[in-house]
Amino acid sequence: MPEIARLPADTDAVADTLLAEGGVIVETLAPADLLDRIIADLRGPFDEKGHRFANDFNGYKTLRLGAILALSRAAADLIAHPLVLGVADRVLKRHCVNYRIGSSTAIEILPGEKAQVLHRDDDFYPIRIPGVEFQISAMWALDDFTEENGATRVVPGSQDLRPIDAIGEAEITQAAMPRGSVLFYLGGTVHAGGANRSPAPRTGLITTYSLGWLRQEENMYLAIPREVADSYPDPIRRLMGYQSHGPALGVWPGDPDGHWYDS
Ligand SMILES: O=C(O)CCC(=O)C(=O)O
Ligand SMILES: [Fe+2]
Repeated sequence: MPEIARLPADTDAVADTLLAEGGVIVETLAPADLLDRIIADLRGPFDEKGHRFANDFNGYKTLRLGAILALSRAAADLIAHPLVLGVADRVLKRHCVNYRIGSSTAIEILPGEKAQVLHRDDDFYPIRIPGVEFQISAMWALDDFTEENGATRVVPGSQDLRPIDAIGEAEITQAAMPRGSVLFYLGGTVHAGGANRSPAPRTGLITTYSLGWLRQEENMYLAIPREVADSYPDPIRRLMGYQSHGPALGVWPGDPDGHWYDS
């Protein structure tokens, strides 16, 4: 079975291996109390509206929530984790001036859920540009991820854009990892949620980071109420998309993008 590289929290090594192999795990990076606070924030929304995303792709025994920054301030510490942003800087800023959150989704796979269909997260963009990664994803394990409870299935190397229907079981591995670990994968890496054959749910938080000149998958400007967006510090608001792309427009005194002219 292929393996996903497991590395220490070294930005350059993670970014280089992510580009070369399509996926990287960094184990137990987030503290347990932070995970507890995020889960506490999400419990009510999961129970109230997590079922609304149910469909053939997301599954019918899976609860989901989007626009996580509207639901959990604590989640900002994972979404804007320095290692994640360091890796995104290295992988994405080769192709853009700034990047932003494409989507942020909490996923609770309930017992009895079957495996999700294999896919590439960036396939909703209808074009590809050879050599340009459109996005990366960071999946945080809010629970221990195990083969039994639905750890994300990953096909290392599949960022080579091989046809998904030609992928055999022998090419698929699972991102089993302790709670607080993070799985990085490229937009072009084939993966899927696993089947949950355990008696307990499996909860994860996936954020995608997409090139600043692409349309974000989620509409952050509507999904996150303006007063909530404004209450976050500038780096988080910029990640939501409250920034222009490049120095040509939108620069006025005090504009957070003004730093472009300072450098
Ligand atoms: O839940 C997972 O492990 C992965 C889910 C996923 O890949 C997706 O919904 O795009
Ligand atoms: Fe996915």
